[in-house]
Amino acid sequence: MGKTIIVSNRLPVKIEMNEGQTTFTPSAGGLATGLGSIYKEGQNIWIGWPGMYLDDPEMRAEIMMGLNEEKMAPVFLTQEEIEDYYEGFSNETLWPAFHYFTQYITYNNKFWEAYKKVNEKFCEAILKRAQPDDTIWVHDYQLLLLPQMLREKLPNAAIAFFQHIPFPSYEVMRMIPWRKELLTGMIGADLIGFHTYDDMRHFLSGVGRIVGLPSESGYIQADNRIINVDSFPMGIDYDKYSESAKSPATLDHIESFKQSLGDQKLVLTIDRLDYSKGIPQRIIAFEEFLERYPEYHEGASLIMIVVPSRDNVPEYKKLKEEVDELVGRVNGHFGTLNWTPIHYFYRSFPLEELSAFYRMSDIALITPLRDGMNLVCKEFVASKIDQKGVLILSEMAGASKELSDAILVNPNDSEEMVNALYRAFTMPEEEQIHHNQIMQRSLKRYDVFQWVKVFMDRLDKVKEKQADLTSKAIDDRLIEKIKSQYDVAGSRVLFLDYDGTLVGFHNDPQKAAPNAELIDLLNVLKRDENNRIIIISGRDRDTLESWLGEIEVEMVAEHGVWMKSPGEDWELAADFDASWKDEIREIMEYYVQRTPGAFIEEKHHSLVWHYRKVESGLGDLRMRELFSHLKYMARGQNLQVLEGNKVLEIKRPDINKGRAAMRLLRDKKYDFSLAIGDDWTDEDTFKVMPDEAISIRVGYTYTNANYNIKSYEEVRELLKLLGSSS
Ligand code: GDG
Repeated sequence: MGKTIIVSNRLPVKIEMNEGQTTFTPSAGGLATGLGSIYKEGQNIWIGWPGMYLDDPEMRAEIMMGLNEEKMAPVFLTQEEIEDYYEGFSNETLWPAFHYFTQYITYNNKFWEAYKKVNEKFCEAILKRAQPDDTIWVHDYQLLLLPQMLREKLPNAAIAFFQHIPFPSYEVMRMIPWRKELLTGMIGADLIGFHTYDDMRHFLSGVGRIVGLPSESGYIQADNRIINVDSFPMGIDYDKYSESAKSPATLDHIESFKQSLGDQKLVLTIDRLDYSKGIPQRIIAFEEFLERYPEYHEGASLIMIVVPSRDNVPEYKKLKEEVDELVGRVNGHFGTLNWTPIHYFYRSFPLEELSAFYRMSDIALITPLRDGMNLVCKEFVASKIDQKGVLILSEMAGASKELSDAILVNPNDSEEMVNALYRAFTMPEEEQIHHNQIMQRSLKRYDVFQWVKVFMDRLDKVKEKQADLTSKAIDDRLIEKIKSQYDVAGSRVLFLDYDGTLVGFHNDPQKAAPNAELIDLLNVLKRDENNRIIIISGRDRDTLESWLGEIEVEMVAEHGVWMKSPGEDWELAADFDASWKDEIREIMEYYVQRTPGAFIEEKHHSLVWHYRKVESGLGDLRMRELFSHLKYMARGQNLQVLEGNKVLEIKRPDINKGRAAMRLLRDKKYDFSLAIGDDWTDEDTFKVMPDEAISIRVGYTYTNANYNIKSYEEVRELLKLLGSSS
């Protein structure tokens, strides 16, 4: 077992330099607390940017030493990198895009270059400390390229990635010029986590459409690995907030705050200054509430804490001005000598004061326009020791998926927010307690420690599953063994599937013709008198004939309907009955008409509906419809409906590659038998091969074959080696 390395843009520490004294205060943020049990153990370490610009080597050395004691290691950034990678690409490109503020996205190549460079810098810093079998957990949108960079250098490491902010739908993702690089960077990980199912499915759809990798049940099938994608809603340190709400310091604060505020109902909001938080919309809703319900004048106040952030970015400056102005408008309009409707703080507070606000407020109004999760709402609920209080929560926050006992609102609907405020103010206590009880129970159970555990356990599972799938992977030692068996054999038979095994896939199936390299390769194998080479394919005989006829290898077309020995004519190897086709073809036609890009291929004994060229998503949808339509009819006529690689094929069940192979093997025993194929139709071949045969499936998936091999390119390499003189 290797060590664990946590990586995030910012290290969870505050470094202060005062009169030559440097102090390190570890942060008590949710993530740092949750991961504390991990990075503080053994050789484990947290790597990230210390949050400040430093160019003095002596200072850097001092910071490095201090961090080392906290089990942290720094990645230092230059002033320019901070501007272009952090403020630029991370906060002006990815942040607005991922929060659906497409009008704020900056498209700047210089930012992108800096982003790549800094991700590389992180990669180097990690490589200095990492061993091949370490576990590396990368956090958040500033480091999307890092998993793949690490994968290239540490192919066997366990690499996980968690995204704390939302993941946008394909429609937004595709606006970003560097979308493919970003997605490819992420899938270097073995496990990719998001807060919600929606983020996860948007990501999978982006990977399918932009990178072209298919996925099933949250598993992406990449070249030589499977990657698991799932939602892991992050929790809070529940006990910390419930304890803090009872602490003497907090109770003191409550008492003094109450004295100043008098007998008021309190509505609390806490956010970092950000356009994604919906702060202006919320002030306007509170204003409308006061308009509509004058009985709350002098009886209710909004405590609004806005934590300063990113004030170098122009949008944030503008937002700050807008908030200042709106607060002024409401207070100017409604305020009296005894009553300030909005108490506005543009700063942060220590935990005890925050806890006092959580505990003493009657309502929390948490209405972001978009938020990955939002922990403030969870902390509010955990702080309600007497279980009284009402949470109004935006349905655009990830947390709304878990906290369905809150009053959920659309933050763009001021009418709904006003109604929600009124409902919250008038909610009977028993009802408040009922809802908070339910939410507390779930927040307590799924706290941040549980979140870390579930995530890490899953990472172990994914690695196990990968190991399982690659246990049959062909390696150099096996290749040598196959070669020496081949060399000494007096008689050999080689069953080779065509598409996906000897050539790659093409959008147009007619474009998969063999190139000169493949023709040469087959010719070399064929020339050896001890070899019997059989191309065993689902393709029609005319195509096989035109592509491979000249080589004079043996061929099996349409999964065994036709067979051909060198120099002879094609022979019909199965009795012919096509009476079932007309009816099925008519149905398939109907689905072709409704699906641009789809077409029917007619084979001797089967009909194939192709959807490789259909817009992704639509193709799958239509295929499912057609499948259920055909399944019904097939049963009555004893036909088989089979799902293949972007095709749906309907055929007679008594014809398959296994039967064909068995027939060809019938009369003779061979010293060396080999079968290679890439899909389920080849599994039938593998099953009938003699015990001592070597069978190989292309791609890492479960198989009856003895081995897996990565790609058709590697198949060619293997065949080249076999054909070379020993
Ligand atoms: C990202 C995602 C996701 C706030 N004001 C004060 C203060 N806080 C603390 C809160 C809370 C945290 O800051 C803010 O929580 P967020 O959920 O907004 O987290 P971020 O790290 O900003 O954002 C977000 C999160 O990651 C986790 O994955 O939920 O959607 O954007 O813990 O208590 N703490 C103190 N004084 C303050 O004035 N002490």
